[in-house]
Amino acid sequence: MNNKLIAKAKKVLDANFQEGGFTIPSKGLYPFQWKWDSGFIALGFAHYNMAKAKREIETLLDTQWENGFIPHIIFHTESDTYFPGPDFHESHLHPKSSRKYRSSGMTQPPVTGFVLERLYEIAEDKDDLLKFVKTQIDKVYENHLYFYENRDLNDEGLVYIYHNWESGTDNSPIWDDIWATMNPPEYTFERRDTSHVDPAQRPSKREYDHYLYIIDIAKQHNYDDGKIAELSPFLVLDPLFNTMLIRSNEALIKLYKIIGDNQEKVDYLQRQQQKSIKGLNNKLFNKELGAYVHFDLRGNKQVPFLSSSSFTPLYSNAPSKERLEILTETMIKKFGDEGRYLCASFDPTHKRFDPRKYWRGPVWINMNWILYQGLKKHGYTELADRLKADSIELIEKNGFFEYFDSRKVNPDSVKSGYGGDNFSWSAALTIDFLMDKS
Ligand code: 2M8
Repeated sequence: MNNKLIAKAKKVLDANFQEGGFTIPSKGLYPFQWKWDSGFIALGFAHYNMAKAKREIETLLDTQWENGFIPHIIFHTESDTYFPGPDFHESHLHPKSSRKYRSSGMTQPPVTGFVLERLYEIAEDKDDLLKFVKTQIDKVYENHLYFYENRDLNDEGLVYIYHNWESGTDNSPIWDDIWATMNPPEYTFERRDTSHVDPAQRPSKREYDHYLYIIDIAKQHNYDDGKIAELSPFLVLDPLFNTMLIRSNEALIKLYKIIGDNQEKVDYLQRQQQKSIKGLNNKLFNKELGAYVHFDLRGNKQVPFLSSSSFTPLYSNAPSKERLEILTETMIKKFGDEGRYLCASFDPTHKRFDPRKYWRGPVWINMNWILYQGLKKHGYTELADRLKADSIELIEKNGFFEYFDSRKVNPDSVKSGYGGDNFSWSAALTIDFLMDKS
């Protein structure tokens, strides 16, 4: 164990923990609570301060809307260091939105189910943790119900995202062809991200116009799911998002069985799970590329590009043995060149790849953590160890950055850590990587 690195990581997390019982991803750049960040953050706290881990999840789930929806950003406090803030998002427009919290009107990958399971695995006092799970698990279940009832347009077990910010992989080249179908107005606004981080590493102004325009359309219809499905120019089935749902279903089923007395919910989840796994395998697998890809519901076609999201189904029970083999072969062949850290966020052999720019190529620690867990789950120990070693090396060499250059030798700069510094999930998942006893 690397005690020095663990101590540093704890310091980062503790400094980002806020009085309101939640943790910001990074000072200045991201000054609020983010949905999937909170899940990963809780996993870091769980190893040394379970009370904080619980609080993080409790605070997040308290923001749930009456219809089961959980927003992607919760604006607990005022801050003028981030755009777009609560006045742009206007979540209150939705009749069932939280009256207690201001938030966005979009969501993020549903990680909370498997986070609860992992907290239970990490906890030394299992009875106490199970008590906590009992107070929270129905909220996660309601969230899954929300997805299946409102976002599974073709009744195929796959739920859509209506905004690139819902994917978590904000400016991935996957979206470029969707942007090409749109012509949003030129918005006048003051970016805040580019005053914290080198603008060359962030999305462009024109990309932001697209992001804001989709929100505007949703707002014109008070964030009504039906209207969004009908009108949003961005409507995508994302392999990462759907895998997180499937993996979290798996976790909820397991936890409900431990708790007992919840047969109806278990039955419902099992039915949905079967459908989702079938949907993922039938609709999102691309044989030529040898991995899972996104599906554009507007264009009614697959988006045939490889990204780190393409391999995330490894973390679930969805891929067959044969598919597991194909997935790992593709990962090694396309992303595993010796001169590169695993795992670049976009296909390094593709012309749209950029090793420095946000979600267009750099390595992200949360994606590495998901892939590591998946590889380990299915017995690909060597590849799993390589992912873990690469993650730790990047952090040790550069610090707890938001993302990292995927090239081992970086001809552009001596510095290969980009975006926000002292970034919470990079710290939290370093702790989980290094303190994992399983
Ligand atoms: C990034 O996204 C936000 C919008 O949600 C942004 O760029 O302003 C993404 O990396 C996302 O996955 C992450 O949750 C968020 C906070 O870390 O930052």
